Amino acid sequence: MTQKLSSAQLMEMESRYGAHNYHPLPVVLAKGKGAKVWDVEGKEYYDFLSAYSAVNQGHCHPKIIAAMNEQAQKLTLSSRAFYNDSLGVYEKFVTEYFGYDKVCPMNSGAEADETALKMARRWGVVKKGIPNDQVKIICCEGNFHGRTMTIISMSKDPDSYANYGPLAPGFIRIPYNDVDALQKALEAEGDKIAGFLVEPIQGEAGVYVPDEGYLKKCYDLCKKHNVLFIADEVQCGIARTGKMLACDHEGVRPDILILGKALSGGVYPISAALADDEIMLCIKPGEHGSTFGGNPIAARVAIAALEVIKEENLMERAEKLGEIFRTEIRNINSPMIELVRGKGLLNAVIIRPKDGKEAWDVCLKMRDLGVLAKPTHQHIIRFAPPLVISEEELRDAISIIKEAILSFE
Ligand code: IF1
Repeated sequence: MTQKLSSAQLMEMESRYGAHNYHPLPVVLAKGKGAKVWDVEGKEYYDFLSAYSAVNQGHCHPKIIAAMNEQAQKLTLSSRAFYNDSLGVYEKFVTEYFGYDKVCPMNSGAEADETALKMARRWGVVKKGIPNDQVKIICCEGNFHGRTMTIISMSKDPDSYANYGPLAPGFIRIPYNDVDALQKALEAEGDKIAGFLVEPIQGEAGVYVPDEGYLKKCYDLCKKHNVLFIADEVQCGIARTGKMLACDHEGVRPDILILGKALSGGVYPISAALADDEIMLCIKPGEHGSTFGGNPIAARVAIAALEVIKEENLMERAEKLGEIFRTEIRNINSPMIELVRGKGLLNAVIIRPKDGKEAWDVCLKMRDLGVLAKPTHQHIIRFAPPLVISEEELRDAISIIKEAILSFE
């Protein structure tokens, strides 16, 4: 029998044979179920990252796994060169679920964002009449929409865009949570602008929740200037913030809706861009696509993953448990806790360094005590457990977080 490899051996293997494009917390996971994960040595943890909000339905949700296993025995991939017996069923389900005419099925979040950008530019040129070489998209400082060359061209974070050569043109970047900045940009160049791409809550920026009314005011400005409102709900969507979509908190219906991550419950790479016919049908056959986009396994997995959200009332859970989390963490009496912010079960704690100890050290201590989370930036820890976490588990995890923070007193 092959010898069981230790965490240390497995970390060494990744270092030796894998790209060094991440700096993971030193823990090696081997199993996940619900809100918990276990490392190679069998130590149990509460997962407070959920793979960046992909595992909203909990690790290895039985219904989603069953859907994948069943389809995997029949037909895994037809490509879009042919029809298959799952894609249309999924397309009907997901467009009715979110209330759009059509869906463009992709795989990663970045691909769905790229699809939305292409869709918006194409609509701008063929429907709004913007000259092809002048069409622009407005994006926000602090954005994170993925890692492709076009997407990093929108970024202001050198870690994302520096030294990758020439970046894509056609983007106007404005401050996030600043309606006046959007208004000025639209008044200055609105006739050349096809869309405004925004995260309803900026995840990577550190769970930056905009002021109440920000999204609605931006939406109204976009309508006034015939500009598409494009919401990237890859991280904050699908029940994470206590509503199905983060835009739902303000009653805003994006012209293009971008989904990923929890669209599969973390079981399979599935993403999507949804829009109505006037926008979606600007892209004709042969003008966009993906080998795996909308494959039969993805189709069946996404249906199951979305059914679980409603069957298990995960929106309501996120709302209720999120309030408990923010209240209890705010009650921790420690100078290291500078600020707690978030919506539903997408939260972040800003850590005030103490005696040279900072967010990373808190995460290492939490790991030792049984909670896994990771800083998004030097001083911000994101806390986003699977939405299936029970109140008892949440309170147990909060007590661990408290113990970890107070251990630096
Ligand atoms: C990494 C960040 C989070 C996203 C939003 C699109 C995508 C993401 C709002 C692209 C992806 C992931 C990517 C992962 C870490 C994680 C992340 F830190 F990078 F920014 F969550 F905040 N829109 N976010 O959050 O989706 O192509 O990855 O499927 O790249 O390190 P993807």
